[in-house]
Amino acid sequence: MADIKYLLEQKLGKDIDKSSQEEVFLGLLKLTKDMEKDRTRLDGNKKLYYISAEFLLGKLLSNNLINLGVYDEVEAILKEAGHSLKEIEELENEPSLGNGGLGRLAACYLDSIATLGLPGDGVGINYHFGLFKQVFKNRKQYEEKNPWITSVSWLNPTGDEFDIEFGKLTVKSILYDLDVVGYDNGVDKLHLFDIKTVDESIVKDGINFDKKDIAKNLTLFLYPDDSDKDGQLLRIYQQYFMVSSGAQLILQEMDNKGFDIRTLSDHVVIQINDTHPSMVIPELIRLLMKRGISIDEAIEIVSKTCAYTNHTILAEALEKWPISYLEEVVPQLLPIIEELNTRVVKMYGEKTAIIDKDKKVRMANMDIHYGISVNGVAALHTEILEKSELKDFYDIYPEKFNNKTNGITFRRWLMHCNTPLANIISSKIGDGWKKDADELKKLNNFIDDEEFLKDILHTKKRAKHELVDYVANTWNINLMPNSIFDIQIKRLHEYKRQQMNALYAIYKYLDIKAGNRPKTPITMIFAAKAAPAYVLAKDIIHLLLCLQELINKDEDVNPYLNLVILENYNVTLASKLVPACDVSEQISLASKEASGTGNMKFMLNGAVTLGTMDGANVEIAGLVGEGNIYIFGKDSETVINLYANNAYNPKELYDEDPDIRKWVDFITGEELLAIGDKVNLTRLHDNMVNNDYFMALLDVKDYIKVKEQAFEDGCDRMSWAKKMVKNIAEAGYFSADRAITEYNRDIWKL
Ligand code: 26V
Repeated sequence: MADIKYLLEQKLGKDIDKSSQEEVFLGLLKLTKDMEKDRTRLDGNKKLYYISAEFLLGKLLSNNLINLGVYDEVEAILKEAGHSLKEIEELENEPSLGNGGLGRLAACYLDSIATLGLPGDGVGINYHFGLFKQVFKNRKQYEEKNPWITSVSWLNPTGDEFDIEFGKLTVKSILYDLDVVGYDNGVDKLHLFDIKTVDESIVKDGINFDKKDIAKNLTLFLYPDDSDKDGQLLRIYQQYFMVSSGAQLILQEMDNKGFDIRTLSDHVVIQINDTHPSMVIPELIRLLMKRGISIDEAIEIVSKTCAYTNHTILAEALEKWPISYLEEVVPQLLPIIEELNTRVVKMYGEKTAIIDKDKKVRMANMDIHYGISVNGVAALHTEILEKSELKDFYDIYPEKFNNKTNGITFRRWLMHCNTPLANIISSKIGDGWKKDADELKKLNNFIDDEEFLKDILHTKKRAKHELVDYVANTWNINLMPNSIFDIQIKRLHEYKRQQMNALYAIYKYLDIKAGNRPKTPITMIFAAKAAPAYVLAKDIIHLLLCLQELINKDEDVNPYLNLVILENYNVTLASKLVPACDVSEQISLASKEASGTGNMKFMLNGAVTLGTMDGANVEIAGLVGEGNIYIFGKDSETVINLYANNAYNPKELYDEDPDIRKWVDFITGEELLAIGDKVNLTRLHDNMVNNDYFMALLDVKDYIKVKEQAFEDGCDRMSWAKKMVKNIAEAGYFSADRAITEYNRDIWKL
């Protein structure tokens, strides 16, 4: 203890109690980095490179202190000096290097890879502004840049530089490393590549910039708007920049260790996280050929080195790039991609071709043919890949397909975000669960322990109060701490069906207006960013903001129902919301949510899931059993058949069901039109009636029925507490440590 205090004061150049919060933060950051240097660099004969366009890290100070095992000590030292570590943590900027589940998964996985002592580094891009920052003005979303890099930060310049050649220009890529500290273990690295010539000043208003000025814009934003050709080209520039930098680093490390590059697959495994890094395959082949290896051998080597994770079956997210675009950006890859395609077509015909009839390159197809493994991210998702989406590939390569149900790190998503809950869990079953999450099952012995149930409820209440205070201080919105907290937080997308949840709010508003008051008041909480060019998603945000105003201002209703959509959803906000949740909304259209990981975070924190049989919800249901989860809606088979037969007609449901018509028409009724924008609300209304591609009207009645049941059950706190404990007890399966153990056992073999 004296040690850390002494070292911190050395960094500060003065006593802790004489230092400002900002000074203490910087001192801690530097001290933490020093402590990380003392940890063993994880290494071995074979090493994993996890390449991903997104790493949604969240703030790192607390995470790193926990994993170094000094969090409590630091907290105590600061407290003695009159500082609060929690307050100091808030000063850190959150790097927004991710969009949603895929990026957060990558961050959780790095944590587990290091925790399990595996040699495995992340490879990605050092976006200066990350994903945009969301602000609400006039009940609409606006986008602003989201800077996070400060002069002293977690980034360590390495001095490594690589030339990246594009058709029209060559740029210098420079490498920064972040330490990834394992929980009570060594460190791996996250390698983030930046461009030497990047120029933040080209961003003018909002997030607008010259998309053609590649030498200046390449590493400014994650997912720049790709609704036009220049945007799509920029995405390709970014992807190639990432994989060429990564591939050169990998070969450099092979050389430094004295390994013959012909033995690449003995020493390296590359996990391709969705298709954004797929060009690593032709790029590695190209680099091996440059070193004198024949194309046959280069293809063979690379095909033994790469593995692909699929994170979605949504058609619009399965990347296909026009050949002409690749020709423009990376002409050197084209002959290789064409050769890869020729070989595939010769062996298996056109069905699984890499280059399709429209002259587009199907990135996933390349990954599957030229990799060792294809995995889905939840049991149902993998089954759908095998049986329908990727059936033609499964028929060829059944042995390549495998499931790896997603997981989350319990260090961040329980120990840190909900320390009081972690403590009462440990008080019953000891600390073993922190390293072996299966031990949470021991909580099953306490499901009838009244004292424990009361403690659990007390912790939930405390978390709600903390959230209520935070929301009041940040947005000046007053929530009811004694209400049931019903929470849906995730990217805004039609398939996730925030619009169906909005229909519930309308139903409930009207019901309360009609005099039916719920026994316990309800607080509906949303948080979500909509992609800047996704018109309908933005309309849904507008609807929610209008409903927020209508409901919260209506004095007949607001004692019983509140609704808020909180601004700028990110990891930091999630970690404040998750502990406070009673009902976890996981209501995607069955078959569309590959896994979900928010569902796991909520479950681990004692929320009960209200969901469809989709993604990992299916596995949650299997683990907690009926009575401890609320399932509604059509199953994936039914939904897949509806699509196959073109048999879904929302207009019919709207015409024939007066309830549905009443709720949907409320969107363009006088109450909401008095608040909101007619263009947005009408577009949303018309889409729901005439298109409703993700079938909100199909499930809305069952949804409302089951949700009402959940809220009624939530009023009996003791029986609800048993459901909470059951959910926590069964959450161990969703530890990222389990998932990574499986990746290593089946794919990486480190
Ligand atoms: C989405 C977007 C939206 C913004 C524009 C660019 C872009 C590119 C790709 C995608 C799809 C990414 C796929 C994805 O995020 N999948 C999610 O992966 C999670 C981790 O496996 C999983 O839990 C979620 O169910 C799945 O949606």
